[in-house]
Amino acid sequence: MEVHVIRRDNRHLYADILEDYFRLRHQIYVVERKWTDLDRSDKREIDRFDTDDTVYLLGLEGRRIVAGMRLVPTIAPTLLSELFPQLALNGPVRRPDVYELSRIFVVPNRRGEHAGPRAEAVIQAAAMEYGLSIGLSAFTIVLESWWLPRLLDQGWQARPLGLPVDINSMSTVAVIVDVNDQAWTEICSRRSVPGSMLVWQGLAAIERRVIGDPVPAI
Ligand code: COA
Ligand code: U4Y
Repeated sequence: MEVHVIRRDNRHLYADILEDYFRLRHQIYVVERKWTDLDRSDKREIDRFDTDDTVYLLGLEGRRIVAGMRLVPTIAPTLLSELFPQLALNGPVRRPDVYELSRIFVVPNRRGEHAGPRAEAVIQAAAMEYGLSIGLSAFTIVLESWWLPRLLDQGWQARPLGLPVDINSMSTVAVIVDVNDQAWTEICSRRSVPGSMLVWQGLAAIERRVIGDPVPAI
């Protein structure tokens, strides 16, 4: 699996894949997870945080989607700022060097893998690699509380921004996770991710950074 960076400046190269992606999100979030608020008549799961500023990391095998993650700049509207501000006691984070992660998934037949790196870890390592590459300092995440021990176990220091709250019958919490080399090397070593996973097709090489280089200013 390669993890492709898809954003405003190269999304024309991925039109067919993005169409599959939004239909897959409907299948996973509306049909499987029963997040029925997200149901739309066209059966594409797209919400107000899917904008030109949104970055998608898609784990592809050929043109087939295996895993995904969405990144939204916190200077734009986010889940935390618009939907769940009660999860951040000091107010939502709004900083150019912080993005919000959401919509992580792995297709059903690739979950719970044991041999080799798990797609679930690869997509998260790729998000950390992306953050390092563009010079972010942190991610915010609104997540169901069962993620907390998983994040710690993969070597990510997740600090709560507030107390857990029941949302749609699930304990849900907002956290901030530092983007740094250690978080990337820890998840890679603890989860057998071999290293850099990102493919920057059609994107300016200037944005890329080799892990270990000084972080550029935004
Ligand atoms: N509620 C509580 N725990 C869950 C869970 C859920 N909805 N989904 C996964 N877990 C936990 C469980 O501990 C599970 O182990 P178990 O099956 O023995 O209970 C463990 O995570 C591993 O999950 P699994 O699905 O086997 O494998 P994975 O680690 O490869 O993938 C996800 C994890 C979350 C990426 C995958 O389950 C997925 O894509 N789910 C649908 C999308 C989703 O819910 N995303 C998170 C919200 S955005
Ligand atoms: C939306 C209305 O799981 N409701 C919405 C919308 C909390 C609730 O949000 C609702 C989502 C994992 C949804 C659910 O009941 C991150 C993760 N994030 C969730 C997400 O949406 O991706 C939000 C928390 S669930 O019905 N809801 N959207 N309108 N538009 C994560 C990310 C990175 C990691 C690890 C885990 O490294």
